[in-house]
Amino acid sequence: MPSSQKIEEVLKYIKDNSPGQDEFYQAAQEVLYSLSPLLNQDPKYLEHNILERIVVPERSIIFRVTWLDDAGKVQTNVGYRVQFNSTIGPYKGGLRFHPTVSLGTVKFLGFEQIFKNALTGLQIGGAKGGSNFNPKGKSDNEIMKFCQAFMTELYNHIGKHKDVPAGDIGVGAREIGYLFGQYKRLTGEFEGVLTGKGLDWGGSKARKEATGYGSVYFAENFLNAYGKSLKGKRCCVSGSGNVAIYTIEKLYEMGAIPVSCSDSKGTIYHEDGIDIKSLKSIKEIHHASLEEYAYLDCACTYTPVSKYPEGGHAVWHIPCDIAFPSATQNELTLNDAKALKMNGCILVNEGANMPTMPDALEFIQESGILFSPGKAANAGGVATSQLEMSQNASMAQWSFEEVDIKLRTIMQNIFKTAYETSKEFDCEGDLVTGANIAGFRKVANSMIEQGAV
Ligand code: NDP
Ligand code: 2IT
Repeated sequence: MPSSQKIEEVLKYIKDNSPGQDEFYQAAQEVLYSLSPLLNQDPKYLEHNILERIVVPERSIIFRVTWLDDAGKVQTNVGYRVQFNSTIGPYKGGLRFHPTVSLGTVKFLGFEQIFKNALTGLQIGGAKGGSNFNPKGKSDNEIMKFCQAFMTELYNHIGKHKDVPAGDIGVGAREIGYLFGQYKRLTGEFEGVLTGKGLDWGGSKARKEATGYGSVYFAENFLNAYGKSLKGKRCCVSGSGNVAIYTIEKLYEMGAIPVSCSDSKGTIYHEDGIDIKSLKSIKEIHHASLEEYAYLDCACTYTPVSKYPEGGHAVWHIPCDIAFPSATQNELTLNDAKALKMNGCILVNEGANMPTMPDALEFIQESGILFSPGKAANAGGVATSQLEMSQNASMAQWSFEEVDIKLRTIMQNIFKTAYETSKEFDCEGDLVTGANIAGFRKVANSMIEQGAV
């Protein structure tokens, strides 16, 4: 059977069997279509029915999470852990707490994670989890209660050699602490079952910074391959969470000028460059809205989401050389991509998972803007999580510089792998194809070697 027919068959299977999981379908469509050149070249993947196997999670765990709020009322949420693929290592991937989380969200993220983790060159399988719990407006006590209830259901399914969750949207150091404390209480084991831990109890230095720093290292590698660099470039960053903050910090270190950030309520444009100290204070310490930034004594503008016309986001309409979408999925529309092109943007570097909509991605690729797919550009976070697992296994703690040097090397290797693979398949610089084929090939070959399991 021709590979194009098999791809359509598998996509139809997903559509028929995963109704309403649009984000998962979108992620699968992007990956499967880009595999065509590999599938045409080597028939073994179709002979071993790899496509049919790889789009079905090995295990999906769905559970009720009930917890007591501050008023003494029982609240109910849904928890998920999708253990997608353990061929090349224990399941690894973050937990997301956000009201929009559904099984489809967790499946899209878990599917992407398989190939991302393979690209790091490390032994980690793909998984993702989370809940439709909304941390906003909750007291510290409520966050703790929720995390404890969530872990009470999850702990039986995870372990240092089995499945090692970490943070994602809405899950940072505080939540990892509460989750870890409850795991220890339930099992009596102090083990590296989560990453992103506190530095005094098994966390790795530079894990907090890793996704943002890694994203910037990736962009620099990509630009260097075309005789360019970040130095002096004006950069638009979206989001103002973990990934966005450390992207902005590293951009300054590389001599670039990050001029924007955003949250779910609005966008800040600061022409002279975002004040990183104030941003950290507003977001990491006070957990406040970015509107606070607009009250600082500086020449910046704040555009509330409600003031922005349909079909686009203010942040992508600010003139820039490079765009770093670092908030959430499908945040960059076709309208936004056109504005980026018109303003002379030369690279879109995905810090978030799947932030670019399919039609926007098509436009970007056709218009000659360089494009770094998230599964390559944001892999520094999970790679450093694996470094945390290594340190836990040997009871060691490496210095910040040691971890940062390893992170730089890993990002350079991910870039090289994706770039060389794009050349191998006659589409030099198309890192969507390069990253998808390189990640898939490693996992698929291992699946074949491990037989019908
Ligand atoms: P955070 O929770 O720290 O920050 C998320 C940011 O994105 C916030 O500014 C938030 O605004 C904004 N945001 C989230 N959801 C929405 C939405 N639906 N609409 C508009 N804005 C939104 O998360 P991270 O920085 O950790 O994650 C950002 C992205 O990076 C995600 O796609 C995540 O999957 C990806 N990623 C994260 C890694 C990590 O190590 N943390 C690793 C690799 C990828 P507000 O606060 O107003 O909600
Ligand atoms: O999307 C991701 O790669 C993450 N949220 C980090 C996962 C991890 O295990 O560190």
